[in-house]
Parts: sequence; structure tokens; C-alpha cells
Amino acid sequence: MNAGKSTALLQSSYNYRERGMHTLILTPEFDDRFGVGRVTSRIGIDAPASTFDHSDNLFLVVEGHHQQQVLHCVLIDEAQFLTKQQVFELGEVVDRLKIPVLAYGLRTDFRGEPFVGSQYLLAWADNLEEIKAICHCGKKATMVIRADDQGRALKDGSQVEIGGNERPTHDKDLPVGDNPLQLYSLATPNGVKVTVLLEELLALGHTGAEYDAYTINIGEGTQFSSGFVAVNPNSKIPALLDTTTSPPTRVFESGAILVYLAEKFGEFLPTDPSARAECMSWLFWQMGSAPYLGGGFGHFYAYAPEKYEYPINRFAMEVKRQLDVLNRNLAEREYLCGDDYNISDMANYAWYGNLVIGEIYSAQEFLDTASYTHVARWARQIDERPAVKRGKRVNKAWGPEEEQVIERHSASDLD
Ligand SMILES: N[C@@H](CCC(=O)N[C@@H](CS)C(=O)NCC(=O)O)C(=O)O
Repeated sequence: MNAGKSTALLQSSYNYRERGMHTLILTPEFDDRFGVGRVTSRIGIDAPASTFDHSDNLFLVVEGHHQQQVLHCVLIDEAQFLTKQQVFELGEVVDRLKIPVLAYGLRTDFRGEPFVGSQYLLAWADNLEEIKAICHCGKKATMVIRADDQGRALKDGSQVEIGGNERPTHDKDLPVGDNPLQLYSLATPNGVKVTVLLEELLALGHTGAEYDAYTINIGEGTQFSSGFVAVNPNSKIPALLDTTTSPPTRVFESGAILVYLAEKFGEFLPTDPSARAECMSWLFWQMGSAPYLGGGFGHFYAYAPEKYEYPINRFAMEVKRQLDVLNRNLAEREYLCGDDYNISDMANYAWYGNLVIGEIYSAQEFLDTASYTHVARWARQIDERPAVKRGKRVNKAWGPEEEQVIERHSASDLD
């Protein structure tokens, strides 16, 4: 049940705080999808919130906070779940405490029935603003769809069901081109690993690695379409469909895609058991480590609307420890596993190589990445490879227009 309202709420709160003012975010206690006491938007930003339930007098709750810290705005998440009495109490906050209240909620449930909280907000609010969301049919979305396990829209059931984000939000098939492999991705580090491997395979002459690449706009929620969820039930890029098998083989998780393609074409994954174990070790090391770099350091350092010292320091320390692990290994070896470049280098380059080169997070100075000299040497060496340069451009939907390749169907799209 997400139409961008949490993002709008967090943005409003940020606007106040940026000017040195204080806000109180209230969220219903039973909405525990992201942990009790947090408002989280699908685009990855979040903020702490105070919880309330139906027995709380919201005038007294706000007054209590206001006495401890002067408040300039109160923001209510999932406001459709307010009771009639609580909407009245919030009116008292506005009239008696002179604090503006911004309530974000849904008008109607999946049956088209109005929520009680929304009914009284629509009746009593001083101002109403509609946050526009577009339905899969292309028209303005006016109600929320609740879908069953097969993605079919439901018309009855209880009004309140928190969650459901793991199910498709709309019915839409994915495009399928003529090439053997279909890739649904975006040029983030997790996406780039796969396009680099595909371009490396093509550079070696494997025509079976020809692929159609389609950009999945994760900011617009394309990863939650029924077509995408069918190739990746986890709703994250990258996802691959191999149409040469019957039935077609779906592969999700970037590490699994690298192994699948390396095995299919017999390249970039050693066959000798010891060498293979070393390659798998560095590949799985990346899969386990990069969430601390991306979801941890990158999120708090580069993307979070409010900068908190504690998580930035915690994740910076961990990323520096990881860079040191790579650096000590690369002091002895040309590539992560020795003399040969393989899928573990591609996976680690996409994250740590791009970090030290400065292509993600602009944190070279902060992390003192130049001091990891062997990582920097290895990253530059890989960055020079023509297939890497090509792979990095596929599914790139930002930066100079001439560098963007939103869809890739043949080599000429990159030439
Ligand atoms: N472990 C996964 C992580 C994939 C991942 O986090 N993808 C991000 C982009 S880099 C995504 O699709 N995010 C969209 C979302 O979370 O809704 C992999 O390596 O494939």
C-alpha cells in the first residue's frame, strides 16, 4: 500500500528540519513492516517516528512532545487508520497549539470503500492535496489494489492488511527481444556486474551471449510489476531470462547470474576445484560485504536526507576494513584469485573498484581510498578493459545523454 506518500511525508519533514525546525512524525503502531517506530519509503529513505494506537489521545501526545521540544509541524503517516476522535484531536492541535498537522493517507481501500480516518480528514481538513499516482492502465490511480498470490485483484477481505509489498503491485508483462538472453536491469553496481560479464563473453566470440537489455526504473516501481516479479520474486535488479532452455530459465541475484553465465559458456570461473573455491570465496565475499558498502555507508553518507554521524562512522569503518582485506590480497596477486581475471573480479570491481575510482558516493577523500594502493591499481586495470567500458553503459539512465543506453539489443547500440 504505497503510492509515494511516505516519500512525500519524509520530504516535508526534511524541509522543516533543514531550516532548523522540529517535526514530530506519528505512525500507527500496527504498521510494523519496517520495524515499529519508523517511516520508510520505497525509494530507500526513512526516519524515526513515534507510534500511536487507537486508544491514544493525539492532542495529549503532541502536547507532551511540544512541552519537551517546541514543534513546528506534526506529520501523520498512514492517516487513513486514525479514528474519528483522533482526527478531531489533531484539529485541536492546529487550533489550540497552532502547530500545522500534515496527514498522509489513502482515500479508499481496495474495495473502493472510504477509510474512517480519511472520511473525517476529507470532511474537516483545512487544505486537501492529492498526491498523484499512475495506475498500470496509465490513468490516475484512485484506489489501492490488493492482489492475491497470482497477482489477481481482490475485491473483498478485511480493510486493513499491512504489507503486501512483496507481491506484484500491477499487471504488466516484460518485453522480450530476439536474442538468446533477456536482461532486466539498471546500471547500478549490481547491474553492471552482469553487463560487464556479458560484454566480456561477447568479446571472446560467444555469440550465444547476445542479449537484449531492458532498463528497469526502480524509482518508478517497475520491479514490482507482475512480469518482473515472475523473473525475480525479490523485486530487485538484475534479473535474467535464458530463452534457449525449454522452459526458459530465470536467474535472479547478481552472484547467481554470474555463476550461471560463467558455467554456461565455460569462461571466467576456474574448473580446478581449489581455484574454483577461491573464485567462489571472493564472489560470495562481495555478495556478503557490499550491503555494508551500499545499504550501509552509501545510504547514510550519500543518500539519507538527514546525516547521522553514528551510522556514517560505523559503516565507514567497516568499508575501510573491507578495502584493507582486498588491499592485502591484491598486494600479492594481480587479480583477486591470482594471475587470471574472473567473475569474482567483475563483482568486486563493480562495487569496490567504482568506489575507489570515485564513480559511486564521491567518498574518496572521506575514506582515503588512495591509501589502498593495490585496490586502486587493480580497479584502474579492470576499468581500462573495453568490455568493462561497454558493460558500464548498458541500462544507464542518468549522466550525459550520449552515454546512456536505455535498451541494448545488439553490439551496434554501444558502438
Ligand atoms: N543481492 C541482490 C541485490 C540487488 C539490489 O539490491 N538491487 C537494487 C538496485 S542495486 C534494487 O533493485 N533495488 C530496488 C528496490 O529495492 O526496490 C543482487 O545482488 O542481485
